[in-house]
Amino acid sequence: MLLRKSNNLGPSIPSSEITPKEVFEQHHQTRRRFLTGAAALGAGAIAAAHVPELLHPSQEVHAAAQLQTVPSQYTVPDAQTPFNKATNYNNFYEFGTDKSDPARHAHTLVTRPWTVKIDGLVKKPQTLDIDGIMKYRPIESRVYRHRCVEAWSMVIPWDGYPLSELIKFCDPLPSAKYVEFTTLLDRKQMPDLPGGFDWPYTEGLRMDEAMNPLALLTFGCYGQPLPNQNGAPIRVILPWKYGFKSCKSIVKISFKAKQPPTLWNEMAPNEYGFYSNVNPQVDHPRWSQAHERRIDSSFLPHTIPTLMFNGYGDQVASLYSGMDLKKNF
Ligand SMILES: Nc1nc2c(c(=O)[nH]1)N[C@H]1C(S)=C(S)[C@@H](COP(=O)(O)O)O[C@H]1N2
Ligand SMILES: [Mo]
Repeated sequence: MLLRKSNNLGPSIPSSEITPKEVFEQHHQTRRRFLTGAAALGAGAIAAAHVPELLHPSQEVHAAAQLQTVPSQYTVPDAQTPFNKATNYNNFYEFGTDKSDPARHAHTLVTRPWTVKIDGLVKKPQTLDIDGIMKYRPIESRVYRHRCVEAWSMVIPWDGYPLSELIKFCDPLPSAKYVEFTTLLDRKQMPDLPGGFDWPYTEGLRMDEAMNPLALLTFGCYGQPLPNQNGAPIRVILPWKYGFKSCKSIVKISFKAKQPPTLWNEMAPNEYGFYSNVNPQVDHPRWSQAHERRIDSSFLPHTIPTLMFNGYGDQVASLYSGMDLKKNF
């Protein structure tokens, strides 16, 4: 068991104050070198192909807010989705149901101060501060496939550490068999909150799924803190499951004995199963799941076959051995 004294989960300095100075300076030196070089060559010599890469708005605007990350063995050979697409085509219904709504509206979300309540079947229920949680373990940069139940997909570098690390810290009781996640619900911060949903957004996992090394407690993407529309300041990413299982902007993690009700499963149990593992052989009642539209840098539609468990079968198939995946979809 962890000694509370020896870890970093207490109150802490805001992460904005610990952004390493070198990272900020290095970026600006690189940019200065480019600009000096470009001036020396003359405007006509600036290769158009280099300009968008070096002066990409996402890199410029967020230069002062880099996350410190360590490399990871988790990656895929697929081409990454550009930052601008991953942050402008979102599902975060609390901020509106159109794909472009979250990017336009989620600026009203206040991500500091932020706490996560740990309750249910744990030795010591408590409330943790986001900056303490973030500093608890090194943040890895992992490139994962991200497959929405709506049959589109992306490839995103997420920044986080295994969810299992936080669960071990929480010290669940042996009777805890499931984990439930709850998103913030605040009508002042979410003025576009649509009616007809049983808010707050909730999701759940079986304990062994939550402990799987692929399950990522996520604080950033593309090397920077999560944009609000992607679920700032803390979410989960479960790359072998449909995207809706990956609860955004988490304020509570509860440990339960029984399978918890979840928003989508309660709303339409015949469409959104509790497991919702990516499975090309089990179609959604209203569309096929055999293929997906990969959102990448291409201008043309890019349709590819969907892989069982989103291509992560080696790591997760054993969690479901003996289960009928057509029934337990
Ligand atoms: N709180 C909350 N979490 C959510 C959603 C949501 O509407 N609200 N949408 C889910 C769905 S359907 C998907 S596909 C992913 C999208 O994550 P992204 O916008 O970062 O790609 O978030 C999931 N988590
Ligand atoms: Mo989704």
